This record gives sequence, C-alpha cells and structure tokens, in this order.
Amino acid sequence: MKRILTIQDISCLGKCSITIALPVISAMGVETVILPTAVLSTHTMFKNFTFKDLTDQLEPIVNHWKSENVKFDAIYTGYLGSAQEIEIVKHIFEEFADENTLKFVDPVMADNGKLYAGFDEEYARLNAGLCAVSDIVVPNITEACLMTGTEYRTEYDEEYIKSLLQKLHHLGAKKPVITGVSLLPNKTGVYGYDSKTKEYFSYQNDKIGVSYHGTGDLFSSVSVGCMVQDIPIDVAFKIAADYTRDTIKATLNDPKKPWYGVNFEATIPELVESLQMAKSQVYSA
Ligand code: PXL
Repeated sequence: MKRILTIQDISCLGKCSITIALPVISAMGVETVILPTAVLSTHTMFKNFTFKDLTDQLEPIVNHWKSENVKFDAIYTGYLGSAQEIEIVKHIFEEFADENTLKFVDPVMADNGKLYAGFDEEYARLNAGLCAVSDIVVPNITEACLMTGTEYRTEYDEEYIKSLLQKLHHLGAKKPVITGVSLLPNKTGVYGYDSKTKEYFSYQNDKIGVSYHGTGDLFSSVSVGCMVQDIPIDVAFKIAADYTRDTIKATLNDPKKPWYGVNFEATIPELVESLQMAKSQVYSA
C-alpha cells in the first residue's frame, strides 16, 4: 500500500485541510499519515476562530518517525500556520524525500486577489521558496501572482497564464499547475507546464459559478492520491477536477447544505469508481 504524508492544519469544523485529506486519500486506498501544523476551531472564514500553533511539535514528531525509518511515497503540503513552518517543511523534504518521493505543494494562502487572515507578503515570499523545491505545485491565480510578484487580474488570457507558469518554473517548480483558470465564459480548470517535456497542458470543465471553501483541498487530495498510484498526471487532474465539480453540484442539490464546505462524503463512492476505472486502464495498458 502506498503511503502519503500530508502536512496541513486541523480545522476541527469546516471541511477543509486534514478533515478532507485524511478521509479522501484513505478512501482511495492509500495510507495517510498526518502532520498537523495548527489546530483551529474552524477554518478562517468563520469569525472568532481559535488557533493553536503547532510549530514546536513538527520537529519532535518527524524525528521520531526518522528513528522508526518511516518512508513516504509522497509528501503533500497544504495550509501551513506560520512562516517558520515553511522552513521546517523544506527540511522535512530534505530528510524524507528521495528521487521516488513526490513532493506536492499546495501553497494555500490566498484567493480572489486577497491573502487569507493571518498571512502577509513575507509569508508569500517564503512559500515561493517551498514551491521552488517541489515536484508539483498547484497555486490558484492569486497565489501564483503573490509568489511571482505579478499583478493579479480577474480578466486574463492564455498568455498571462503561460507567463505565470514560466515565472513559477523560474522559481524552481518542476511542474507548476495553476488552478481555477477560466479561459472560456462557462469553463474552469487547470493549466500546467511540464518543464521536462517543455509542454503546456490544460483541462477545462464546466464552471458552476459558486465557490466553496475546501474545494482546493479536495482537488489536491484527489490529485496526489491518484498520482501516487501511478495514474498519469493528466488523468489524475481530470479525475480530481471532475470529482470536485460533481461534489459542488451534489452540494448545491442538498437543501440542508452547510455554508462552510462541500458534501464530499456523499460523492466518495463515485471517486472510488473513477479511480478503479483509471487503474484498470493503466494496468491493462
Ligand atoms: O481550504 C483552505 C484552508 C485550509 N485551512 C484553513 C483555512 C483555509 C481556507 O480558508 O482557513 C485554516
């Protein structure tokens, strides 16, 4: 069985970060080891959330794992609570990742042109340093702009996205992939660059026109859960994008939906089915 280490916060209520990564990646048949960066009562879109920083716990925890000789097939990072944690995560990459370990970085810090509560420009600069040592980095447009010092635009064309990807690549990212890219009025998806083949790739599907917290975490969890099982990157992103879209649709159909997250629990069977289908195609190819 493959094993992923995910490093992000526990938002006790809110359906994001570890409360998405753990159930989703486990349901995909992959062991999920967690390293919590902070414990919050809720995610930061609620008012009056509590925040317990766990920076001082990270090193003792990973040192214990080191003494147990634990290895990971992938390390997936999401919301990190402090600037210092970014530096510790870089050190964890050095200690635990070899050429077979996928380093998947989701530089969660901003959306819609704005940083999330608690983050500043310096944090964005340090996150750029983490992306530099990643294999795959999946910022949204806001995060890509912040890390590359580019002006954020709501109206853009393909050239703008390509130049963001090139800037991310120049930072050091091997495969930068920008999420939430909408090049046609009713479409949204991912646009990436593979520095090995020097090729761009994109996958667009229907735009639903509502945004929910946690959908980025859902997308990243599914993508890394597929990739670690040797599903080709383009298929992995398609499965993740389709699953995220279908989950938003299912949530919209629920009259009792919570405002703070999506009903991913209801669509896990569909995810497992598309994963099985992709695996049978990979293995029979
Ligand atoms: O879904 C990203 C995320 C993760 N963790 C915390 C957040 C957010 C987004 O708002 O607040 C604590």
